[in-house]
Amino acid sequence: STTPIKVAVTGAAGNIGYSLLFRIASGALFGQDQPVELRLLEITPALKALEGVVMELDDSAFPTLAGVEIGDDPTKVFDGVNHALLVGARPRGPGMERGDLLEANGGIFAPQGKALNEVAADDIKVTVTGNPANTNALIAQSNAPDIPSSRFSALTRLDHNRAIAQLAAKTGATVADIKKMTIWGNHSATQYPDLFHAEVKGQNAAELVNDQEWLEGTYIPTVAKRGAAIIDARGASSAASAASATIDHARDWQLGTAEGDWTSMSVVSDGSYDVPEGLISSFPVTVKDGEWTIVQGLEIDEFSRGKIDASVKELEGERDTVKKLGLI
Ligand code: NAX
Repeated sequence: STTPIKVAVTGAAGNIGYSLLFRIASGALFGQDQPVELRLLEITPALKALEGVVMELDDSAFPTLAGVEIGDDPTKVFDGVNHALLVGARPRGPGMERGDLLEANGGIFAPQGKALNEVAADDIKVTVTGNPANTNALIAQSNAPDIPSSRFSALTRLDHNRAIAQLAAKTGATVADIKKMTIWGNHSATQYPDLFHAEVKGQNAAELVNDQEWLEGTYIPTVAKRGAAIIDARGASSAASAASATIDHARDWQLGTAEGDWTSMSVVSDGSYDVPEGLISSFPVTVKDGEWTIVQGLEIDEFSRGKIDASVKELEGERDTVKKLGLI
C-alpha cells in the first residue's frame, strides 16, 4: 500500500531507539514498497537529542520514510498510529525495590495506554519492549478499555532469538535450520526457553542434544542471563539486538509467521497451558492476517511444567503489586 503505516516509538532518543529508528525507516519492518511515518515520543529533556537523531534520519534519505514527527505529549504523538513500539521505560535506580520500579513505570505506561485508547488507529498493535515489559504491557492494556486486549504484547523475541543462536552453536546447525522455539513466561531471569518442542532440521532438539545437564546447567541460564553478559562485556545493555528483535516481533505480527514454524510473543493469556487468564505471558504463537493464535496441544512434561509455573508465579506477583498500586 502507498498509504504510510504510522509507527510510534517511545524512548526514541535512547540506545535501542538509535538502532530501531534507522531499521524501520529503511524498510526492515514492512518492506521496501511500504512507506512508513515515524511518530517519536520522548520526555521533554530528551527532545533536543531527539532532534539530532531526526537530522540523521533526514540525512539518510530513506526512500521508505514518508515523514517524522516528534513530541513529548502522547495524545499528539500517538494520533492515528497503527503500531506503537513502547521502548522508553524507567530503569531500576540504586536502592530501588521491585515495587518502586513497577510504580515508576506505571506512571509511564498508564498514561500511554490511556492516550492510545483515545487517539490510536482502529487497527493499533502495541509492543512493549521497555522493562519490566510484560507488566508494563499489562498496565497499558488495562488503561485502554476500548482496544481489544489481543492488541497488546510484550517482547520476548530477543530471548527467542538468543535461544535459537545458542542451540545453533551447540548443534552446529544454522539459525535457519531451527524451528518451533518457544520462550514461556516472563521476560526476566525466570523465563523458560523450551527445547522439547524445538526442531533442528526437523529433528526434536531435546532428543538431538540429549543432555539434560547441559540443558539445565548451561543452556537455560545462558539464555536467561544473556542480557547481563552483554552489559558485562559492552558496558552497556543490549541495544542493536533488542531493536532487531522488536522489528522481528512487529513484522511477524503484521505480516505473519512462516508455514511450519511459530514464534514467541508475550500476549494476554486465555488460560492456555494453565497460565491464568489475563496475564501477559510468553507463548508459542502463529500469526495470520495480523492476528496471533497460541499454539495448542503441546505436551508439557514435569520439568517444563515446573519452569513455566515458576515464571508465571513471578508474573502473578507483579500483577498483584500493580493492582495494589491501583495501576490496573
Ligand atoms: P535508554 O535509557 O538508552 O533509553 C530509554 C529512553 O526512554 C530515554 O531516552 C528516556 O528519555 C526515554 N523515556 C523515559 N521515559 C519516557 C516516557 N515517559 N516517554 C517517552 N520516553 C521516555 O534505554 P534503552 O537501552 O534504549 O532500553 C530501553 C528499555 O528497553 C529499557 O527499559 C530496557 O530495560 C529495555 N530492554 C528490553 C529488552 C527486551 O527484550 N524486552 C531487551 C533490551 C532492553 O534491556
